[in-house]
Amino acid sequence: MQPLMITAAICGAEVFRSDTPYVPYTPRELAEETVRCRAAGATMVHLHMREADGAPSQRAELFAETVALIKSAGCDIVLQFSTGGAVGMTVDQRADALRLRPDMATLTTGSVNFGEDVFLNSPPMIRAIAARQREFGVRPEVECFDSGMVDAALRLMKDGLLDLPGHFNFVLGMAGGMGGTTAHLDFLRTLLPEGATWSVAGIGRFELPLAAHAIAVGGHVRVGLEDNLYVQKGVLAKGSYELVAAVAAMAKEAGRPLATIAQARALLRLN
Ligand code: KMH
Ligand code: ZN
Repeated sequence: MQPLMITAAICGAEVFRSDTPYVPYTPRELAEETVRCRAAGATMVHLHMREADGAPSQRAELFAETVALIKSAGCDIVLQFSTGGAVGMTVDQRADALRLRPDMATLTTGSVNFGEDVFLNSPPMIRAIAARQREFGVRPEVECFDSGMVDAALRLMKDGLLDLPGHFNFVLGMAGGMGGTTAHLDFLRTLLPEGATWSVAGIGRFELPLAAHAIAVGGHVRVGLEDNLYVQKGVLAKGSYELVAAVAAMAKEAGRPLATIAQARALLRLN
């Protein structure tokens, strides 16, 4: 089995201080949380930005400042930017920071009901973000909230707009998207191209059970406050690092080693 890669999704766009006091907002807070997650075993950080008041942001200046702080702390974690941003943002807003050439960035290959909203990703929007990723040499992580998004990614691969075999992340258990049982995950795994890597991000109470399943069957795991606030029922995680540590402990128990950064970069086909 491949060594386990853990991605830390440390703030997202929908979690606020009114939900948990532990969500980081500023570049310094984001960088410090990233360093804690790396120490706990994370190999990649999935980054969204916030304005000083916590409003979701995709401003390239904030990404640049956060990356500089992560690097100046000597942290070698793989950097993944969100291109999902927040519901309602334009493609230009969502994709602007790709010019900073992070290691990876997300690419959601379809639209999905998102709580009471719609996370809109029309075919032209998807192609535009994929083209921008190609232009800047940024490797995509294909975000799938349901099985049709895997099919859409396969069509992009067939049309030569996405590279095979790809790295996929299944976001499961969100209201409006695909459910969060191990059966949902097992079905999705059957759709992937030969040689693809995948991780799972379970939303809310699905996060840690799906992580355990991914560890057992050879997949990879995303955890963090973007997806789930609780480290145990009723107990807020004091940061995404506690959720990373919980997954690292599960991997140890299961006898699955954690990936080094060099191993993660090789698995993700990064240079
Ligand atoms: N915040 C969601 C609307 C991504 O980062 O690529 C989209 C999202 C996906 O979080
Ligand atoms: Zn995200």
